[in-house]
Amino acid sequence: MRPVVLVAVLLSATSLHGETGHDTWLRYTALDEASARQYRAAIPSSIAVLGGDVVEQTAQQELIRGIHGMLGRTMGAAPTSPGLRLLPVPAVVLGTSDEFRRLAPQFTIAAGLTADAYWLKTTRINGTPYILIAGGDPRGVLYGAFGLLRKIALGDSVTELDDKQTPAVPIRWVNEWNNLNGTIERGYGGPSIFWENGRAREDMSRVREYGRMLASIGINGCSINNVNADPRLLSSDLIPQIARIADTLRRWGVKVAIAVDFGSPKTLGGLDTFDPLDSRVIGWWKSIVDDIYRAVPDFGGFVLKADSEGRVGPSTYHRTHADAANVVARALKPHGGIIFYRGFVYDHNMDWENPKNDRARAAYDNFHDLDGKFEDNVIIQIKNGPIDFQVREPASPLFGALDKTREAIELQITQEYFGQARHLVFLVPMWKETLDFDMQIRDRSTPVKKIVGAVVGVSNVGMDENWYGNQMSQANLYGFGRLAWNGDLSSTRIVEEWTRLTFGADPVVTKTIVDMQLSSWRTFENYTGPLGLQTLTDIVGNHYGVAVEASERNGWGQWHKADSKGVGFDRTAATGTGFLGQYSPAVMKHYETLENCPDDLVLFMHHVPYTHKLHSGKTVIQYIYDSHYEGAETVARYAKEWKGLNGRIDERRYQEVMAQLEYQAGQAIVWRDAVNNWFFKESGIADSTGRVGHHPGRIEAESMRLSGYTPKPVTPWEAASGAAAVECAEAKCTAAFNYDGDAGRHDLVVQYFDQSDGVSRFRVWVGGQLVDEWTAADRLPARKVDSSSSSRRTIRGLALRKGDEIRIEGIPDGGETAALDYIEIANAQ
Ligand code: GCV
Repeated sequence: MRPVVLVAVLLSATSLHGETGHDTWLRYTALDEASARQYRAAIPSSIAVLGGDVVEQTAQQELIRGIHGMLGRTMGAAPTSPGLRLLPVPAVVLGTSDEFRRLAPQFTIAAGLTADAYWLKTTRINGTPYILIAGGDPRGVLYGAFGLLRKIALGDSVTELDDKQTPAVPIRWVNEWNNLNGTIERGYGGPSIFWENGRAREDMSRVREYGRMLASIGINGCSINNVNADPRLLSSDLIPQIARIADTLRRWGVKVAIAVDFGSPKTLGGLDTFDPLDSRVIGWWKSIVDDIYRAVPDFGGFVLKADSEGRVGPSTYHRTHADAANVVARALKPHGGIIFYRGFVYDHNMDWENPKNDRARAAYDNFHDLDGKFEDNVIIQIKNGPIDFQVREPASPLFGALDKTREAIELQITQEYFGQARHLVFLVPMWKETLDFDMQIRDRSTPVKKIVGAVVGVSNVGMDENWYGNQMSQANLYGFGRLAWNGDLSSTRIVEEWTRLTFGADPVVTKTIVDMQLSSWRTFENYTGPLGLQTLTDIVGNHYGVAVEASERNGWGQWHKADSKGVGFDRTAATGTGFLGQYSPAVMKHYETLENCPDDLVLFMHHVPYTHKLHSGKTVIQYIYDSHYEGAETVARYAKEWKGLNGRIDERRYQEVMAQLEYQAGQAIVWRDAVNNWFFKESGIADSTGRVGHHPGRIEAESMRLSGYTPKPVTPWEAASGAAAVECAEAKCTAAFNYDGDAGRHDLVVQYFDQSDGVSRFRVWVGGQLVDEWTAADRLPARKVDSSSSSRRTIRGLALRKGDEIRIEGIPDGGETAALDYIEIANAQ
């Protein structure tokens, strides 16, 4: 019989980081004394762990840390008899169900705890109270420890525990699109926590902390490099580096995986081929996989992006995706490894003039005939929608097309098409729509969440103290983990948990943040791409700012097909691309006719005239105008509501979110005006309420008295008000005008451009008096003067008199031209 393992009581150093967002939802801040007293009465002060597994030891240490932080109590090791058997004193006892049966049979443990599942149970033996944390395996024990700590942090009762939790799917992974040089593809929270200058970072502390975050939400695997994979990952030099990362994450129950390049047998292995059916290639994969497992015995497996967006794949040798997946899968199988083969395969050089071409069809067309041809350790990793993480898409039809093949859903936590962590967008409600999307296979209810056996999230955290570059974006990682564990949790429950864990129990704070987060997806959709138009962003560039036509007339296939007569993509089976025929008949029927098709996706599925009436009774064009105004107004309201939290939230996080929301409010106006002006010009149909194209109080920079500044057209034209900006090519330039409105207090908005290749300075004078100055030093994804660099500065409560001269001075720097778009003057708020 194995003895109870006694572990020194280790108290983690209290966080040195304060309230920077670094501690995420794992702050363990002290509860108020009354609550702490109640929990101290309910939770024994001794702790014992039955097993010696490193993950169980982590669970014990985490409990000690959390209890100390929240209750101010230092837990001690439970006393044992000379045979190291537990003595009858109150204790929290941790172990796997198997260890409980063997080492502490006095406790009856619920049967049927599967891998990663846990059971929290209060019990008494001869009057002695215990809290049991039993796991189906060591990871389950760790998840149970986090589960108990979450309950305490949320104020839930722990006096009568009988809580058995089993994850919905066994595989819950994150992918990190990190490059070896430390950059991250579509990462917005700073450089990689894993890689630097071609090697794993010397300092693994952020990796360790990330492992803790992942474990706390039940994530059990992490692929640590970009799916646009660098073949060097498999080199003998890099394998020990991967092992270092795996060693760091192991204690958190997180398996390491890597993305591989399918051409590696040739580019790295020196073969003259990477044909998956060539025996030398088969041998190469086997030998490289054996090498990896020698260094990392619990290695998780591979992610493979092939034949997509310029990556090589089996098509080079006229082989199938099954051939490609299987050659790698067979090498992994003896070690228990898996391969995620990405369903994101499409041709980005499609002929846009062929009305039958449709990128949305690609995943299904590439994979459904291969159903049943994959090894059983191959999982097809399918993006939630058929295009690419757009603001709204239907669920990919491929989910319903693979009866005999394992499937994973891929969700994107990093906000590539969702404002890149500069905009507040809580993605859980959108993910839930896909997970609940009923594929109605053979006329039976078949929600996507019942089809997939794995959930994968593209996370892309970075070295920024708050991990994502935006405090509020952390809610997406938290929500991803909670949803991967249990797809039935409501968005409200998830975001309430996150808010209270992250910002504390103040009900005003909780309500404000929860309301904001829950409405944020719809809000973002309203001012970017409503009705299934998709995110109307710069598809061929940074995927950030607005550029309505960037998606058209190129091979990438993110087309919305707007012209002077109508808008939307006919994907019907009857007259369109046939995409809808890829769904079951019941789903197809739901979208195939305009009568049935829900407004939210009407332009994804149909091409209609602008005057087409939606189910809401509005015309399409009026809906586009209205939703953009509504979206921009809602963000302005968020900023106001956040102001109401001043003093209720620690200063730094309050200020950071305030600045972010004010920026977002400005950007929402840039989007609103660009999209509305574009559709107005294209359709020639006026806004029935007269807002579009009319901006009372707006003075274009190009119409001011310019000294040094030169008017320049902006591309695309809708990215700037009046299609133009003024740019400064001298050491210093000014733009001035005389105010001719009513006297009184006013807010003055300066819309300027903050490019990424310089730090310009601006000063504003009113009647010869300097009223504001700032530098344009934000980290925006644009070197150009366009919608991505468009920024706003609001000077509040200025006393203005008729005739006052308002003068802006711009001092350019580097490639940045201190460009100005307009000034807007409104009554003070
Ligand atoms: C890693 C989109 C992104 C790419 C990404 C790709 C993918 O196209 O813009 O950056 O590449 O998806 O998921 O493979």
